[in-house]
Amino acid sequence: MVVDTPPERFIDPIGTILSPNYPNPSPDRLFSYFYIVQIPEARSIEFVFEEFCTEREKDFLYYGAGNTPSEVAFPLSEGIKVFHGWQTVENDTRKCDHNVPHPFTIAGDSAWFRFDTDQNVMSQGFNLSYTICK
Ligand SMILES: [Ca+2]
Repeated sequence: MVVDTPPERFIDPIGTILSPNYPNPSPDRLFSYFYIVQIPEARSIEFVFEEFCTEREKDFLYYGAGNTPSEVAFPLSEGIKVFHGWQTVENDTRKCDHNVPHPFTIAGDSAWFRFDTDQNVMSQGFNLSYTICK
């Protein structure tokens, strides 16, 4: 499934970003599913994963500062970071609760995310909450 939809946009000072279909498995062949968080009064934005479960080295969540998502997955450009999970077998969610990435903070009033999945081993995806610092 190639995504050709506009980014999901988040403008509230507190919010939750969910992978497509969450908590059901994400679609396969997701390419460049974008999210943009932009809150004008924010000096920084703190993100906390409530859940993160994707296929290891295959299903990636990229992110960076600003409101312009990267169109290029690899090689990673400066300032772009990426998460991927540990899962290698379809619907194997046993370790998900114990393998959530640490909270992180992005300076400025905006951040973007990009989620890509490959053709198999679907997984639950992610539940990422955020709050702003003024
Ligand atoms: Ca996958």
